[in-house]
Amino acid sequence: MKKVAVMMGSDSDLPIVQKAIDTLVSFGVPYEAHIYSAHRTPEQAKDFSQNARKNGFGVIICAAGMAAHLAGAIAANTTLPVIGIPIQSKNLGGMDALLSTVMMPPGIPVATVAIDGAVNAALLSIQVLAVEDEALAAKLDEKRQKDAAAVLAKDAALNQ
Ligand code: RP5
Repeated sequence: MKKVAVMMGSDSDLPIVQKAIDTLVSFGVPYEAHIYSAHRTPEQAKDFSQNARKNGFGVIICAAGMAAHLAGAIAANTTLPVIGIPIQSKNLGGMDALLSTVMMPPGIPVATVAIDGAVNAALLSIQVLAVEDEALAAKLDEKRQKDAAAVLAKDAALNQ
């Protein structure tokens, strides 16, 4: 199976990013996590991105806050699918990172999830890998069924 790269701009993003890592682990999907910044370590970010496909990655998740250019900078140097997680910041509540991540120019797409949407970023990366992996697709179906059953149980409890 291809690996998922989980990149974050700073270790201060880790409490949110950990939810993506936990989700990947729960599906048995191999991953590598790195702290690379579009602004503070641009060369390392570029090098990782340029070599990601030949290093066995299938999808790249990028989490960053504030002027969040990591996902876009990574996407500029690979044609692997890139998923951006805008991280909530103190001053602008994550709108800064959301707009910086989602408003990509035509030609360089970044699939942007919600502010702090780490679980969905991981699930989307798994869905990408599951296009060519029946066993992984079955695990995704199983999770959807489990999630639906949990909601239905709450509905039943509400009316008792
Ligand atoms: C971004 O700046 C990081 O992704 C982080 O969300 C934010 C603040 O970084 P630190 O000052 O906490 O390292 O590049």
